[in-house]
Amino acid sequence: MSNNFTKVENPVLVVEGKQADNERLKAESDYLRGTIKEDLQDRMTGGFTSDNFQLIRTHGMYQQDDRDIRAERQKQKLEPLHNVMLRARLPGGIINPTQWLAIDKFADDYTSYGSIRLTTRQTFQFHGVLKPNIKLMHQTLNSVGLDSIATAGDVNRNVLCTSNPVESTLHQEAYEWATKLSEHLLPKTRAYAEIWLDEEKVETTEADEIEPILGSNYLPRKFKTTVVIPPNNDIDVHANDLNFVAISEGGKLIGFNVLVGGGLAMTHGDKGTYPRCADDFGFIAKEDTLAIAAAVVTVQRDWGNRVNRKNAKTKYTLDRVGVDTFKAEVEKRAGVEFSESRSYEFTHRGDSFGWVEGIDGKHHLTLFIENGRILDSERADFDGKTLKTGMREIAKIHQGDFRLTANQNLIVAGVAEADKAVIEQLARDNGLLNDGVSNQRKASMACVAFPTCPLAMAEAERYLPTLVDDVEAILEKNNLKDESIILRVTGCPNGCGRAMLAEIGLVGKGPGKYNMYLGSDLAGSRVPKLYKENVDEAGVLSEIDALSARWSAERNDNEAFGDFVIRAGIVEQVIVSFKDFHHA
Ligand code: SRM
Ligand code: SF4
Repeated sequence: MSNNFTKVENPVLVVEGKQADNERLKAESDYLRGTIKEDLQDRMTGGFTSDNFQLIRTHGMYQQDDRDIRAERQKQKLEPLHNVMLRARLPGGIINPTQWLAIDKFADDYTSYGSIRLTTRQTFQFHGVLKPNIKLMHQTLNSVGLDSIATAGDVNRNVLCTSNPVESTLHQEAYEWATKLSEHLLPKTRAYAEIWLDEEKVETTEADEIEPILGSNYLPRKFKTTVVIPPNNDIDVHANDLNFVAISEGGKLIGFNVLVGGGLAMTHGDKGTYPRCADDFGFIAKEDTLAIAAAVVTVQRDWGNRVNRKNAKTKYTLDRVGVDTFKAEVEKRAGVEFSESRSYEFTHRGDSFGWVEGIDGKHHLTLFIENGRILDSERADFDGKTLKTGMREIAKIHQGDFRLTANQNLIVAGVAEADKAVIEQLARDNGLLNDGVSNQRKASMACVAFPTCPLAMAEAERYLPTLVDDVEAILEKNNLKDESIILRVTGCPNGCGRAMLAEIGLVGKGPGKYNMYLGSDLAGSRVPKLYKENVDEAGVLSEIDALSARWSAERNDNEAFGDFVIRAGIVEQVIVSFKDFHHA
């Protein structure tokens, strides 16, 4: 549920104080160029130095090293094995077969993990690209019409769009808005083209190049935008700063309800940080979409906290200045007034697997990809599956496109009747389609965490498959075999696996230790509440066993687990003020 509108007396619109160092480095970066070009030539180190370490993020890359071998290299007095992770920009998650074949080959030839990793924000990542291959990577992407501009850093990130292949007309319109929003809010600097694609520097006066929306210092913090088509909240609106909820009449889009200020991250032990649901600002006609988006972004740009990065996201700005004040400023800047929200309902999240037929007569096959990891691997949890080969073979013959979902899965979309059988066979032969996958596994998700994420405190992706094995056994024992609980694991409280919108959310605290949160709902409109702290893996299982036994015995008809734990008083519902999240 959305929190009540807050009115703050004498709001502090701009936080005074010593600005965070990221503000200096953005200001000195010459519109995101820094000295990345020079740094790229420096082969004394596999990493990027000083400010470039941060600046490459705005070009879609993070410097990483393999944490499994970090200590060993340290012992041998070697520099960490620096490499970059790349995150592509893919508005609405749509990628065509030619593009797929190009990224498939790059992953084989130039990444140390050999995988394509689908993310919780409808795009893919390469992990383990060495410095000498970075430019080639961008040029490869560019050759097939892809880029990685602004998928990280203090900018508007990859714009999400509900992966709804069935209602093709509405989806097409929503997807077009996601693409327009992505382009409209993209940095206008030519830094990416100059550094990675060797394009000439076009001499401009500073005034020409000023970023009209993002500003010369870009945003105070990352910013996330979605277009969502009810009743499926598959993109989890409450994880995002700005959401356009599609309102349609007769299958045609007429406008959007606008939800502002969601976000999930917090820091253990810092009560000034908290997950927060987005507020509903009201309805706008679709023609006003870009003006409203620009206004929300510029209000956050001007009022967001540039002193403390932990309180810099839109959700904190709303709570500091008051939702009414923020909304009024958006209306003023856009020259648009919100009208009363149109009614809509989110009934579910997650993806529906298998074949569906769209209203245009085309067929769409949603594949469950555990953890979004597309790999051919001997890894035990892969059981000899050749997901990467399977996807390559499908891409070679597929005439439609692929749609990445915000739940790390993939849709083979737009398949003609005549091609269905061969695509299904390829999917089955390579482990991409398996009728035996349980509802519980399909409802489970984890972030990347170890070995690549530098911020991981506990395992997530590598823990999930066996955790789900155990949870499946527990559910069966408690007569809940075909039921499922939305179960999400994140390796730290940043919340990349969206555990803070799960019915059971496990948030990494330390090696093998998790804080356990309970009580989101099927529609993803409720933040769960802390149930137990610092639980080890055995403890997690015994808690799930006890809780699911109660759920099985005491639930009302079809009552979902998250609703049950609140009704039964096992945890309280977080309702009014998210600022009090840690206290109740
Ligand atoms: Fe995330 C940082 C992975 C979705 C909140 N996230 C990271 C980094 C880049 C670690 C770092 O800063 O060095 C992780 C890289 C791991 C790796 O090795 O790949 C990382 N985040 C991911 C992905 C790949 C998780 C996944 O398993 O799919 C998701 C990529 C999304 C994308 O394609 O753009 C991902 N991250 C999210 C989400 C979920 C969402 O947006 O739906 C969240 C919570 C929502 C939110 O923003 O509130 C999220 N990631 C964070 C944060 C906390 C931000 C904050 O508000 O404080 C960080 C850390 C930071 O920014 O300082 C972070
Ligand atoms: Fe890394 Fe934490 Fe995000 Fe997981 S939640 S990917 S551990 S930053």
